[in-house]
Amino acid sequence: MDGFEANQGYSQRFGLHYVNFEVGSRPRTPKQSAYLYAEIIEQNGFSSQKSKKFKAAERPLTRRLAALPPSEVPSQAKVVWEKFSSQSNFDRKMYHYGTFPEGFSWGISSSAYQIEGGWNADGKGLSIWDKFAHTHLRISNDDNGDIACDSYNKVEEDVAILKQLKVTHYRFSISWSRVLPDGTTNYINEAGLNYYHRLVDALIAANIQPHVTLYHWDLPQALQDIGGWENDTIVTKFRDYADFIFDRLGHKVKFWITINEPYNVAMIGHGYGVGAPGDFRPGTLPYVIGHNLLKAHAEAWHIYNDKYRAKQNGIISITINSDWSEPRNPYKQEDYDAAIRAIQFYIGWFAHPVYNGDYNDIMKTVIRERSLAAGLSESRLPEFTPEEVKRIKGTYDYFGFNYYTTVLTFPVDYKNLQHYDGDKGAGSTVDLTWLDSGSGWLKVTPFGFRRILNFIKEEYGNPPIIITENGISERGTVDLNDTHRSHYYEKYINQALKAYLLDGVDIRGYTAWSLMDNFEWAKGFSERFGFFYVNHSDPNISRVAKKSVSDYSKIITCNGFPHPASGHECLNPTGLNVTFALLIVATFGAVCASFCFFKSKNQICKSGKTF
Ligand code: PNW
Repeated sequence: MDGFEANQGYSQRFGLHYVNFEVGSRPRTPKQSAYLYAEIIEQNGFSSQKSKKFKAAERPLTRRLAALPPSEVPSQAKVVWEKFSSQSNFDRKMYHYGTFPEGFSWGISSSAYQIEGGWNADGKGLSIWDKFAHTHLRISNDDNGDIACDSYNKVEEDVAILKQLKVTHYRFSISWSRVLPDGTTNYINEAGLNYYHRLVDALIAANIQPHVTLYHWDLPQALQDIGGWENDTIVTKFRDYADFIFDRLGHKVKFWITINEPYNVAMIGHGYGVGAPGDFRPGTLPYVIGHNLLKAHAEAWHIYNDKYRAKQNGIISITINSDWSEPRNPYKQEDYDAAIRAIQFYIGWFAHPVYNGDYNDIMKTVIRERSLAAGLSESRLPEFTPEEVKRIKGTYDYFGFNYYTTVLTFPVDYKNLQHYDGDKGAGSTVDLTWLDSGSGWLKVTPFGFRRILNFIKEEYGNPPIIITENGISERGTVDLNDTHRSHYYEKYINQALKAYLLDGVDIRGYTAWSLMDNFEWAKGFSERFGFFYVNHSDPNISRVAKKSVSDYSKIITCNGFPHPASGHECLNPTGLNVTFALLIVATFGAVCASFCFFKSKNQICKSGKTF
């Protein structure tokens, strides 16, 4: 039973029986392990006869959890863990044949600051990333996006590589300060807007649908100077910007994203401060920023809904990113609880207000309690008024989702540290057998993709999902034979296929990240996510296909992974050539046969030796 554990006192419990040290009579309660050990003793090992009984120990998670103290936390994450708890490693990795629905969209993504360059061309205003990247020591190698991939001058080249990939959609973002240099509609930079017209026209001519993100992290510096996302006047400024873009480009664009990854805007830019604008107030600022991002998103969605939807007929949503969290130790309730907190503080922070209404209970409760305990008069998490909850809830046409990786979670007590991480109260680690990438945070974890897609289905009412980003990086020596990338896409897309076919997750489209190697934020050009390598030592800044280009296009033309016996024409890309060759052989044969027929007395022909 639990006892006095040397200098650890009663804090470490080794017992098969739980002892309640708070009660004078020291009551003992058997733990699950007590029963198991009793059985092993009874069987004198693991008797095959009685193994049925012993199997209780290998029961699915549902039962295992039931034996632990019931968690008060409501979360669909449990449903997902229960569903997959009995999945064997073999099952987890098993390749699944099948295809996505007809009309599924296959895309590739990029973002303005990461590829455009032309940082001060034709009247463009500065963005927070121009300023951040021009600050010494902010970016690896002091790289910046002044030229980047020079996409501002390379519409034709970019569309050519998109055609080579055979994508049906191209996701790119608009640089707010390129079109509205001071962030407001007081002055419109037509030359900058014209770049997007040229790009959209070229895409449409190539039969590629534009999927446009309005905000991919590059706020006009002029707006940052008056407080940026911290100042709630940003909400109407963003709405006006969105209104302006819908008005000018909306007749050509059917797919919109308001804001990319609000989590990263809030945390990377204002919590950890390692992205622009580089603010570091991790206990309060991310929550204020997140609050205004959600309100701004909702206003942009409403203006589209009220003013443009009927005539432009497009769809619009926010793109939310998140890791999937597994408990570090699947036999520990506290690790499940930590994983639930991690999930609700990540995907749940933004998805709950948009899909279910208001912040989730875990964030509301934990942040309030920790704020009050630190002597603050109110929660550091701002509150939505009931009208705001209503205004934000339901502002989606699909679930835009970016997924890269999974983590293993465990509880961490940050005492009263007023920090987002302290509120979350969870740390994370990875399984050392997971393959790594060029980015420290990104481990190859396709199984988590299927799980988090299931979570979205269960938690947010089965919305249609468009995966708007998913990809892998490398660093170091350039090697165009990027088999690790082909492997990543095959495995991840196959898990998405399982989510669609086996679990009924409503996936409508998939978008890979990224079209070409580009400016990877604070990592500069050192981490490369592209299907195309960008040769910066060539004056033309040429794009060179990596091996994975043909592998991704094959998945696209196959619309997934059709069974070899299905006869899907994509499996035989040389099908036409083969038919053609057979035709030639047949014709040739016929000619020869008739030749022999007419010369039937000729011995050489009969013996066929000539042929
Ligand atoms: C996304 N993380 O950012 C962005 O939308 C892209 O602009 C970026 O290039 C891409 O993913 C690859 O990083 C993320 O640390 C940046 O977990 C960092 C994380 C996740 C997404």
